[in-house]
Amino acid sequence: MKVSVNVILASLLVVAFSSNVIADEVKPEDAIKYRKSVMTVMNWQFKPLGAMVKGDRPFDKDVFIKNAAYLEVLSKMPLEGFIAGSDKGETKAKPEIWAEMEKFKGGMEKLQAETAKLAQVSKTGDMNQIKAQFGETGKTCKACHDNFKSK
Ligand code: ASC
Repeated sequence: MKVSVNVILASLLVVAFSSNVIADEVKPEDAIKYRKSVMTVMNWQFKPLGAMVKGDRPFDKDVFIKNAAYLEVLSKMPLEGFIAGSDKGETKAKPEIWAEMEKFKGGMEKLQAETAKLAQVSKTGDMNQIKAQFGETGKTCKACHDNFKSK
């Protein structure tokens, strides 16, 4: 009897130790740095498109297509950076992200879908369609920032 209790305790220790190792694999501060970096890159790619849509910069179809294609891939990247425990630190991410994770994921999926559409539409070179889809994509950025990012 005593032996099996010891065996159970030892097994629990092993389990506790290994789950700690797993939890420690990604540090919250690294996850925060990761998602901020992705969004910095997204902003870099998105900004010139906004300038073209507004007419502040001449429309360059090749640049538009390239940036929109990058953004389609980039839009899939931030979500995995919102790991448990990364609500604290150098971040403006609101606790609502973790409290309403399904809603947050839904917002991210909307961003991904609208960005994929932007990449498609950019290939037409038709500014009317591009403008409309750029607006729809920007709305998905703003929706999550309004709901889930502190000022
Ligand atoms: C960006 C950026 C945002 C969004 C938003 C879109 O490049 O930094 O917060 O786009 O302006 O409406």
